Amino acid sequence: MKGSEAVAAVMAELDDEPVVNANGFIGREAFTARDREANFYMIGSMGLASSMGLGVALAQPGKKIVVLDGDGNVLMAMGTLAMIAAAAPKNLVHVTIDNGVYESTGNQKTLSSQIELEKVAKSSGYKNSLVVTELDELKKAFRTALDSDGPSFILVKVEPNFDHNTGRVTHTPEEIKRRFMTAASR
Ligand SMILES: Cc1ncc(C[n+]2csc(CCOP(=O)(O)OP(=O)(O)O)c2C)c(N)n1
Ligand SMILES: [Mg+2]
Repeated sequence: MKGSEAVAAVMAELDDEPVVNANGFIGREAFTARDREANFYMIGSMGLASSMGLGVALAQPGKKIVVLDGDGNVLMAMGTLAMIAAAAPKNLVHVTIDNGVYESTGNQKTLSSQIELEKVAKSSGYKNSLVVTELDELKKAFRTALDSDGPSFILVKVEPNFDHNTGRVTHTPEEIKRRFMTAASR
């Protein structure tokens, strides 16, 4: 499966759930697939989508919150997996697009082929954690996670192929924040 297909499949499955997108291509792909007020696009702050998603999940226990993360982002902030597991928000779904590289900055290899991130999440204490490699499996796993208690971690193994012509997020950081706060507190 391609990274862009994985992002589009996750975005297509959503109703009004707030999504915190990791920085770089992931947010750009989510923006291109389905821009919505309930999308937060992290700009620059690598590794921090999961921290922010945790905060939103704790503040809005009645809503399912989705973090759309990248392998490089997760590896940079691996301690956040422990923080999420310890806080144990039932309403958090943490999807990680694992292309094995820092694609946004030129495909430098990450450590994701050596570190089994789904096992790190599970042994930290996430309620559910699994790896998917096929698009149909991803759709099913994501649907199940949205309908179940979490925290849930889904590691999505993809080919690095984000389209470098994918548009950048056109909203200003202030607009992203305002839109997201309104949508997430509705
Ligand atoms: C602290 C910090 N270091 C480096 C960067 C530059 N940077 C932006 S996105 C990115 C790669 C993120 O990797 P990953 O989460 O695997 O997403 P991918 O690019 O593969 O979609 C990097 C290195 C940054 N924004 N912040
Ligand atoms: Mg990556």
